[in-house]
Amino acid sequence: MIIKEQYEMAKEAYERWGIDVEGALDKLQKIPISIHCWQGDDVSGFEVNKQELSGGIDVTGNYPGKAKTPEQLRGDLEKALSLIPGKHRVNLHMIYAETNGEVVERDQLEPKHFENWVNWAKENGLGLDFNPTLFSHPKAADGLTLAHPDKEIRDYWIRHCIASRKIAEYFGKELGTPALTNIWIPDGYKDIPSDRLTPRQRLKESLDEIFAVEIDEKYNVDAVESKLFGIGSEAYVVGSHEFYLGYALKNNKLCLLDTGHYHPTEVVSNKISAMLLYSDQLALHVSRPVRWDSDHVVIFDDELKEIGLEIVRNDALDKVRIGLDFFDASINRVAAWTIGTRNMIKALLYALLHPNEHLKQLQEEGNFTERLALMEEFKTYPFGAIWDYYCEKMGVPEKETWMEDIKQYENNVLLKR
Ligand code: RNT
Ligand code: ZN
Repeated sequence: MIIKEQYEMAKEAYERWGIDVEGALDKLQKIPISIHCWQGDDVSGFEVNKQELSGGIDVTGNYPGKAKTPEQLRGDLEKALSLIPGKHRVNLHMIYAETNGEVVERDQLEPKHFENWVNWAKENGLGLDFNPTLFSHPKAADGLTLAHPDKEIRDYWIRHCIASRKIAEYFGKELGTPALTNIWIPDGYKDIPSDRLTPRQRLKESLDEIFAVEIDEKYNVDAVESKLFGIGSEAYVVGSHEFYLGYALKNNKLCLLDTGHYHPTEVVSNKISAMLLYSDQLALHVSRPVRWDSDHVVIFDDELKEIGLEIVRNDALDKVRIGLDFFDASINRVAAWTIGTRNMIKALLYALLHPNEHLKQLQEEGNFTERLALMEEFKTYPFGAIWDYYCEKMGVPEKETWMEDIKQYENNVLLKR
């Protein structure tokens, strides 16, 4: 009851500014977040001859309860989804294929190896997104894949990426919502290169071959994810921002911006409006870099709010495919998903509850005093009351009460593994 009362009061405060609160909640319900499966098992996957995590990314921590089987991972995802308001998507990597104990090379994987995931997605009303896995593999051991000087290695990864796009096409067909296939590669050098161009030329040619295979955008859309540096590729990354920005624009692909892949004071929020002037869509990996691309759990911080505002005020909810990318093994992994995803949704709600048109107008008029005053005052508007009501309305626990579910799940399921 208290939640409803507080909501009514808060709603009035927003309505005084002409904000349609119920309309905002309706909109919010329809925004899918693509939840990355790899938070649940520290980017391990289910390959039979599983390799150590490589590619210049790292997961630290050994909190108990990591998912070790597809059933466990899906169970954990279901738990997290039951604590997150709305209908969402799950983002898979090729290493999450199910091969029934058989060793299947990554360039030989097929839709059938993802049948269980698709059936599960259908049962749970989820969309699926996809990623080829160009790391944690002997053929990626030199830190080079699609840009490798050895043609045989390049060709292997080209076949792998094509196989991935076909699997994603199958997701799109089966689930009635186009999958996003995002290509991220670790390629780069630890130390100062003597030739930056040749690897980039090779990457460009590899991508051309991968995308030469036509797939209907009704079922699959492609994205490319840039990066600034990785562990072991500190001096040079082949697929830099400029590289992929150019590639995507010229070849009608989506750029995927990972919030941890830029210089420390460079922000993704400031890129969205610029990029959407030149491409219809873009994709995000919302993450939280702490001093480096550390992939901490997303919190409700200023940059997250700014990303929400940029998407909402530029009317880009249908243009930005929002995905998450963090992996923290030092805390309960189901809680990590829940915290990060709820925060992403909160940031969108926070943005929807702003008098965005009025604020734009103030700027146009050069009234920067009022712009600043209002933007600051809105930070302490009763946003939490609307959020709590939204959770209640969507049938998920409000405030921190979801932690009770997590504790129970930890005792009954995670600690028994
Ligand atoms: C790595 C990229 C990439 C990965 C996932 C596992 O820096 O962000 O998106 O995190 O593919
Ligand atoms: Zn990423």
